[in-house]
Amino acid sequence: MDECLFCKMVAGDIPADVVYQDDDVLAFRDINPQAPVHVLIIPKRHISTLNDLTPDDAGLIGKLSLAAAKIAQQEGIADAGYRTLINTNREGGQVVFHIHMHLMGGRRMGWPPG
Ligand code: D5M
Repeated sequence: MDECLFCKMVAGDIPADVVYQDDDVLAFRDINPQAPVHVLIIPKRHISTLNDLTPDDAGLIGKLSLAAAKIAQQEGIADAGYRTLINTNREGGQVVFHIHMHLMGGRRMGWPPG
């Protein structure tokens, strides 16, 4: 996807503060952090929203969660706790249309989220 911001970050055309990557997944610090630790975890392959997943993507989506747990360890927030979430479409708060899992921690999270 030529115009996708996160695809450009995967390609290295836009800088990213990368904290983790493997063949399928890239994770980088959110430019507008909402917590002391705020990382976005994305599939390297373009998928716009959770609604666009197919059964073939099940493993890939699982890898986002596995990466989140690994990064939480790396960032020292695993034991205290953290939040992962995926916003979908307008009312879900999605602004960038390339699936991304938010990983937030380093402070106590409120519930329900706004
Ligand atoms: O979250 C989209 C998130 O993407 C939002 O928290 C800001 C973040 N963002 C936008 N541009 C950048 C760059 N260039 N680097 C890092 N983070 C970025 P959503 O769930 O779509 O509302």
